Amino acid sequence: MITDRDVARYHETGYLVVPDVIAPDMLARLRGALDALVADAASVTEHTDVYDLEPGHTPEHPKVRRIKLPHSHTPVFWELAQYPRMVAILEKLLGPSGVRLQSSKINLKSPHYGSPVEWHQDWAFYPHTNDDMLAVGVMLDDAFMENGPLMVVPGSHKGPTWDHHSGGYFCGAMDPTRREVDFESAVPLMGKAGSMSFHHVRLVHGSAQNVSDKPRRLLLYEFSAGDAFPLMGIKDWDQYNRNLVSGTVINTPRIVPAPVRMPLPPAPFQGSIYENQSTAQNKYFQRREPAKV
Ligand SMILES: O=C(O)CCC(=O)C(=O)O
Repeated sequence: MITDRDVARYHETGYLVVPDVIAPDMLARLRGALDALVADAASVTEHTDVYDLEPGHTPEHPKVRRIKLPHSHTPVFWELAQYPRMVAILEKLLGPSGVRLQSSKINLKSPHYGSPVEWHQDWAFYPHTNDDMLAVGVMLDDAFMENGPLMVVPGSHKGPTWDHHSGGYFCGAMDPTRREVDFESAVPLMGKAGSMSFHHVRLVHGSAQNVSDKPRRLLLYEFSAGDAFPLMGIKDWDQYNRNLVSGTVINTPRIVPAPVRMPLPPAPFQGSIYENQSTAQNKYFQRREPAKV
């Protein structure tokens, strides 16, 4: 689905958007599974291993901000992680050593409300022995300017790894008052539902609040080259290898110099990027209360 020019452009800019990767029947199944998960959130009152809740969530009016690790508890999201059209693209972007799923999440931005995500580099959360890693954004809804699409700063994956600490602890967000990157040069990754974006693990990105009357639901998968091993260690070797969606098991990491800052000491609030970033002292994106209706 992608050409050698697309691959070159990805390496140059740090991102790529590919339209129409997902067939309509698969998109319908993904949305159905997500709707069922959100409906089940009526049974919870605080963050769990599956749900990160929006402020203002109540069992009567469930407001979910994130579904954690959907591939690990809902089969269709694991099926999509192995989707041949996507894996073929990943093989081209990540190189010949295989493709490993590292993690997944669904970030939901409700109409008029969905939370922003502050500028950050994914690499600051999980440095590896080499940086052939990326995140796939699966657009479950059309992504357009007003519903808070992912925004990326082109070329920033070739720069430093910026400090993501606040008050001495990891907070998963850059301090926008330092103006280390030209955030105004960021571009939105937009497309029709069923499209996918691919962004490099060191690319600076974030997203604004959803100010439209449409939802923005984005399924994110993080993938690494088969020979990129996590510097924070591997908890379960068998599970690590079951997450290979292409290639074979190896124990010979490729080590390539790349600027690294460890995400330590850990964020006071773990669980999701929203909780991590709640301790960031300075914020870039505006947060507006929705109009009362
Ligand atoms: O949902 C978004 O717009 C951004 C998400 C993101 O960058 C993340 O969760 O790491």
